[in-house]
Amino acid sequence: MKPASWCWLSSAVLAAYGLLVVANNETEEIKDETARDACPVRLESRGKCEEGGQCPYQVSLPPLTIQLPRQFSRIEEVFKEVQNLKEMVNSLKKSCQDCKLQADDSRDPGRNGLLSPSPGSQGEADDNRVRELESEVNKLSSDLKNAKEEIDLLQGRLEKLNLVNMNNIENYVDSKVANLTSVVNSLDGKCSSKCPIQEQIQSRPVQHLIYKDCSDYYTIGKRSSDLYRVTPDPKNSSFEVFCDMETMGGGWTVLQARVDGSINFTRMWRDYKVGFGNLRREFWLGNDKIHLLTKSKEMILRIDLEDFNGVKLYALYDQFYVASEFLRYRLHIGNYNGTAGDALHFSKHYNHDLKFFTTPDRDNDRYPSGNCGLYYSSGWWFDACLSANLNGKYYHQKYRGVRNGIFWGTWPGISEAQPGGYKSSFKEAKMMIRPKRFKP
Ligand SMILES: *[C@@H]1O[C@H](CO)[C@@H](O)[C@H](O)[C@H]1NC(C)=O
Ligand SMILES: *[C@@H]1O[C@H](CO)[C@@H](O)[C@H](O)[C@H]1NC(C)=O
Ligand SMILES: *[C@@H]1O[C@H](CO)[C@@H](O)[C@H](O)[C@H]1NC(C)=O
Ligand SMILES: *[C@@H]1O[C@H](CO)[C@@H](O)[C@H](O)[C@H]1NC(C)=O
Ligand SMILES: *[C@@H]1O[C@H](CO)[C@@H](O)[C@H](O)[C@H]1NC(C)=O
Ligand SMILES: [Ca+2]
Repeated sequence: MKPASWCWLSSAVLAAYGLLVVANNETEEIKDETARDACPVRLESRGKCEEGGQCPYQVSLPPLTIQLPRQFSRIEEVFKEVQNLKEMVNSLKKSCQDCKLQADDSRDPGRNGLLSPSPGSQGEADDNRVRELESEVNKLSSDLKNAKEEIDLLQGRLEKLNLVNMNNIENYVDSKVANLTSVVNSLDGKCSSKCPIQEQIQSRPVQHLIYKDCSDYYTIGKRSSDLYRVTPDPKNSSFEVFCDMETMGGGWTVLQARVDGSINFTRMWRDYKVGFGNLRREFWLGNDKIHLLTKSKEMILRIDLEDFNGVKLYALYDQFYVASEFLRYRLHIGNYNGTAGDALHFSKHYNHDLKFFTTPDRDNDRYPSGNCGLYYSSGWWFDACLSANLNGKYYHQKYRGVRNGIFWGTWPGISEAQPGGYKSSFKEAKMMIRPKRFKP
């Protein structure tokens, strides 16, 4: 209750100032407009007094208005308390008016409203009354202060609760799910090595009524790269994916493909969320689906790239996880292996790991003065801004201007200046995942 306590203090100072001036000058009236404006509770001398300080006082008390936080069980209590305080103030006001009347009675009419010294006995009574009032106002002020402190405390608690609930619960659930997944996986592993009967049961097709991803189709003998329906989370929906059953043993669930520029990848948050394109040619599977696929099992990521000179290279990351939309589809990638270079962890300043997803209409990047998604015409886990972007524009040949094409910063020769300021483009790009424990 800073303002009120300051007020009380300044009222006291004002009163003291009044006494002082009155003692020194018989006719000066106390006027302090700034203090009057700033100070809703005032106790002041209304004119000259005798040297003993016996003089009438006026106490001005404003109506009370205190703003309270909502949604609080204790709020009604606080409210009643404030109501009580209000009533106290009113009664105080009233007794103060009584006091004023007494003061008026003792006023010398010949002096045109200016206060004159009161007769001795009446003056003492007034003085006592003023002290009473003073202590009552003091008490009131400290009561108000307590009430305000309590409100502040409760408001603080409320804010903390909000923060805990909103920000941390999903994080917590995510980590628990990841933990459970790894526990289940390790139990699975133990079982298939130690329990031959279980193994027989497992090899029956009935065990695979739910296919979580393409590796499950591979396990039951599917060997053709094609569309398959998967259900990564039994509680959630199933959807079609394209399975690559050839690359490095097969069993890959394809998340993204660029082959001919037939699909426009300059899209907004909503499109990247649900996915777009044609699963047999160019597409983005969709961030929600990628989240479901990567939270149900520990996944590895493989990226395949081919340039217009026919050079084909790949990058392998031994972990790949995309968080939920609530956590803005944050990317988690593990250690690199492969031939294309580790462009996702390019340097200290260009690192896509742990970055949020950004689209031209949703800026979650680390570039403070603009939106990387807007500048580079795509949705991606931008840093500030990029050392890799597989969702850039599809250029059918080298291009000039903003480097907003498909880009992999560790590609051989890509950072060397080309005559005319041309930039290299890519003919094909593909991202796909497979469970870490999968053995083709
Ligand atoms: C009292 O105040 C008046 C007006 O402010 C001034 O003219 C006068 O000189 C003061 N008298 C003393 C004794 O300070
Ligand atoms: C998973 O949970 C178990 C039991 O609570 C705990 O001992 C283990 O450290 C957790 N593992 C991880 C990776 O959080
Ligand atoms: C792709 O879509 C964006 C946004 O709708 C649009 O501005 C752009 O012209 C499109 N590009 C092509 C090649 O159609
Ligand atoms: C299904 O998954 C989506 C995307 O992660 C999520 O938003 C939704 O709440 C899930 N639904 C259920 C029933 O779990
Ligand atoms: C990278 O992969 C190759 C081929 O699978 C393997 O021989 C090599 O040990 C891996 N390197 C690292 C650092 O994991
Ligand atoms: Ca930004």
